[in-house]
Amino acid sequence: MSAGSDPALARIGLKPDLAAAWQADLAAGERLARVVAQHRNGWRVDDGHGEFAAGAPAALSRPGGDPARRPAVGDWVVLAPQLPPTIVRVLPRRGAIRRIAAGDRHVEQIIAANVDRVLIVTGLDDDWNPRRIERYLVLARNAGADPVVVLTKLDKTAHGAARLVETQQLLGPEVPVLAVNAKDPATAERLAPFLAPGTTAVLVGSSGAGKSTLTNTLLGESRQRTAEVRSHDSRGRHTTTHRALIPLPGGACLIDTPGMRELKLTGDEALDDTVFDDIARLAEGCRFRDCRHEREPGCAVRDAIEAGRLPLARWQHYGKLRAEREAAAEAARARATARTAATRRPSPKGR
Ligand SMILES: Nc1nc2c(ncn2[C@@H]2O[C@H](COP(=O)(O)OP(=O)(O)OP(=O)(O)O)[C@@H](O)[C@H]2O)c(=O)[nH]1
Ligand SMILES: [Mg+2]
Ligand SMILES: [Zn+2]
Repeated sequence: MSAGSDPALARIGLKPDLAAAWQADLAAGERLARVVAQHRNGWRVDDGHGEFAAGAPAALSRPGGDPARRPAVGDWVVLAPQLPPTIVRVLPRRGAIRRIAAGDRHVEQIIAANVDRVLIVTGLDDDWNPRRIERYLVLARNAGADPVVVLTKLDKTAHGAARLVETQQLLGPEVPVLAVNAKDPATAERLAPFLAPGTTAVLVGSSGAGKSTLTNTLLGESRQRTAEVRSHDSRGRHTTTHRALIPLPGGACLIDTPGMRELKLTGDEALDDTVFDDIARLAEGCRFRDCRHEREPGCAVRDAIEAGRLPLARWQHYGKLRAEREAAAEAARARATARTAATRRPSPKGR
């Protein structure tokens, strides 16, 4: 039976076109599986019939190795014919949510691979922050995934309705924005249009935003641990400690993730064509082609800010993200150059 017709692999999100192509390339005894979790000393994978542990050769698993080759949650992998289960290769990704890991070195990290949709989860309490939502949108667009903003804790806050309107105005009509009580089963129905069978969605957002609560509500059972946020500032306690891919009864797959403190850009994000295309469009109306939108006459961007059509904070954040992206791109180039130099260096004699 080809994987294209295997409902077990479809249940964990395998697209029929990929299934057919990959199945044709498998050697005798090899099989496909999806990475559902990553632990310090190995992975958990699902072959459509159940979850089990799998290892990988050093070339794939070495920490600090090329992140593009290291299996990440959401990846499709090929398992060797022999036992114990071993990942022999990672299949080409259709996009991934990536960031630069916290710390001084420019090391890319994959949050989730092969995702169709990103659920950006933000509490309507003190967690609500339009700038953070913009940053998550940039990461989602860079992965080629469709974002949906899910504002939680509607039942707990007085300014929920106003913040919903403000969020929707800021993001424009193309990004769906929902306000929900993540504990209420009606939430599952409202999210259903975004979680069609075969869809893989990842939940991202700060600790305490309600990602695991949403996961449990969508699952219809309490599988993921959740914990109360601190009462004085609504911050979470980093309850979820590893990413996990969970098949939902309705046929979609959901990836629950730990709340992230830092989301550094990798350097290859498009900003003008995606999240900030409103600014790019405004700039087309400036009198000078090379307008820097500072003090030039006939500046359409400045006019929009003054008229209240472009929030000043959004404009400033755009500038900040651009600068961050340029610095990250520079760090990535320096790292690539260092790597090439290291591989070209002749090895010492006698070895
Ligand atoms: N009343 C109410 N409580 C919510 C809602 N969403 C989440 N909570 C509560 O907020 C707390 C944090 O929720 P979690 O689901 O653990 O948050 P998380 O995003 O998974 O956090 P981390 O795993 O730390 O990243 C829990 O006590 C939830 O019950 C909501 O819409 N309404
Ligand atoms: Mg959680
Ligand atoms: Zn201008």
